[in-house]
Order: sequence, then C-alpha cells, then structure tokens
Amino acid sequence: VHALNKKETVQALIGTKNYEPKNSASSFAPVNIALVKYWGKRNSELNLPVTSSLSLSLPLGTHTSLKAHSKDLLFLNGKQVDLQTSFAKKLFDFVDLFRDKKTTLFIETKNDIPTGAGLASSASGFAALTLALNDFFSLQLSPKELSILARLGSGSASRSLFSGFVQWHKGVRDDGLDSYAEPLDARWDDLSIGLWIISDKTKPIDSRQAMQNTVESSPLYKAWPDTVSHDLSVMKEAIKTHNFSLLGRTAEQNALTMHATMLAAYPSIVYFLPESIEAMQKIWQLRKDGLEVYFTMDAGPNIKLLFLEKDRKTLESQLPNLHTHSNSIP
Ligand code: 2P0
Repeated sequence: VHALNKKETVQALIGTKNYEPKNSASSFAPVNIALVKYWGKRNSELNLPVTSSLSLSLPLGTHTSLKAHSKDLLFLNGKQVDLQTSFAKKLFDFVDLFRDKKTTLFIETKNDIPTGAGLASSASGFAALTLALNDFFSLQLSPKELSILARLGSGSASRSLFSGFVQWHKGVRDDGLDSYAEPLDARWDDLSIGLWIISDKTKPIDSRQAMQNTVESSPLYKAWPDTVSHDLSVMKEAIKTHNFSLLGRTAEQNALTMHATMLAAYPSIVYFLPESIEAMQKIWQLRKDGLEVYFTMDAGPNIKLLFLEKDRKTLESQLPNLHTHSNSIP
C-alpha cells in the first residue's frame, strides 16, 4: 500500500459516489477533550498519528452551514472573514478537496464554546465542515469514511464526529484508510467536565509544529507510545467499570506525561502559564481535602477538570472562572 496525498485519499473515498450538489446543508459537531492524548504523527500530510487516542465529547461545538453562492464567502461567529487569512485558506483548501471549480459557497460557521475560552476549535470545526460537505454533495459517506476525511483537516477532528467516549485507532496502513475514530459502546451520565479558563492569549507554538519538534528532538518521546498503549487499556477498563478514581488518575498522568515529553524537546515547548501551575496545585489541594477532582491539559494554558455531578456545586463555589458541562452522550 502506498502513501496517498489528501486529494487521492478523498478520491479513494468519494470517487464513485453520486456528486450532486444541493442548494444548502448544515451540520453540528462537538468539541472533544482527549483523556489519552494524540501527540506525534507518522505522516504529517495525512495527520496519521503515532498512537491511538481516546476522548470525551462535550455538548458544545461548531455549527456550520453551506449555501450555493455566486462567489466564495466566509463568516465566523457572525463576522465576515477575509479570504486571504490563514484561517480562510485552511478552510477553503479543505473544501477544494471535495468540489469542482464551478461550485462556489457561502460558508457560515459558529462556535458555541464560551468566548475567550482559548479552546482549540479546529477539531469540531473540521468535523462540522466534513459533515456539511457530505450533506451538500449528497455523498452518503459512512461514519468511518467521514472520520478519515475529517482527520485530513485536523487529526483530532477525526474524534469530533461522535458524541460520548471516542477512540481514534491509529491504523498501520501508509494510505491511512484504517486510521479513523469510532464511539465506544459506553455511557457515564454523571461524569462531568469543567473548563477552567486561565488565558485566551494565542499559543506560543501551534500544535502541528510542536508535535513535530517533540518527535524530532525530545529524548523522552521514545517512551510515549508505550505510555499511551498502557493508558488506553487502563482508561477503557475505568470507563467500563465506572471507576472514576482510575479514570481521573490516568487522564491526569497521561496529560502530564505528554507535557513532560514536550518540556524535554529542544527548544522546549511550554504551554503552562504560572496560573496553570497554581490551578494544578489548587486541584491537588482540593483532592487532599477529600474532593475527588482531576485535570487534563492540552496545547494551551487552560485546565479541564474531571469530576462527578454530585460535586459540581462545591467545585463551582471553590473555583471562579469555571464553566461546567455534562458530557455529550444523549
Ligand atoms: C489531542 N491535541 O489528543 C491532542 C492533545 C492537543 C494536545 O490533537 O496537526 O489540532 O491538526 O493534527 O489535532 C491538537 O492537535 O493537530 C491535539 P493536527 P490537532 O486532543
């Protein structure tokens, strides 16, 4: 099996499908928080990961609509976006994988993530765009095919096609046609997530570049694949048995191991702000005092808390700036 480029991957999946544009289409895809992280690629053109990963979706996400229009136009959260910006270019490069030259679109996309949360919305964004394109061109792709296509926009978008707990299988093929996410057959209604917003400043280094630097220069990276395969099996057991202590501990340790691996890169990659460390210390203190709360952290300074519904009120009173959410399993 040979590596394909993005266009060839799309052709492999939609080449034989009915290609009939509608007048309009709209979609929603959730934000996901990784409990066992994706960090590092084996193919950066196709966003093929070194390891599998596992996430939980939130009820928040991205709403996207597409309308046939005389020329391309893009609106983000109600404001028109210049087509020369890198945001617009990335988005239309993805759309170009699906359309012929005569199809021009009016695209409206809205994130219902709290303003200033500084949360990456590329995962829900590319997942919603993939769903909208599938509908607009009447492609009738399967969930697995949609996940493969969303992955071409952003790796973690492969997981944002689904609600609840989701596993992204890393796959082994060079063409990536076995690298896709699927929901786990599990629900856990009283498991909650809190977003503790530390800062909405843009990140010092985007995750694509940071992943590459970590893989190339961190002496700790060679331990990462074994860490993830251990954490994945423990996490799945914790989810199956609703063992919250095990889930929380595994998620927190996995996130800190990812950050330790980045810290050891050269130049070092540091997403923590002083306030992020203070937040971690506060969480460890709350735990010492008997409140079971854990955290995870991604490519930014904000903290995501994991706790049980029964502790929501206590946590909200203890921590200002906390936005709490139930998970997304309907
Ligand atoms: C994750 N993150 O599993 C990890 C943990 C951030 C830290 O996936 O280059 O936007 O588009 O594949 O998916 C963020 O990176 O990167 C991410 P690309 P992506 O959620």
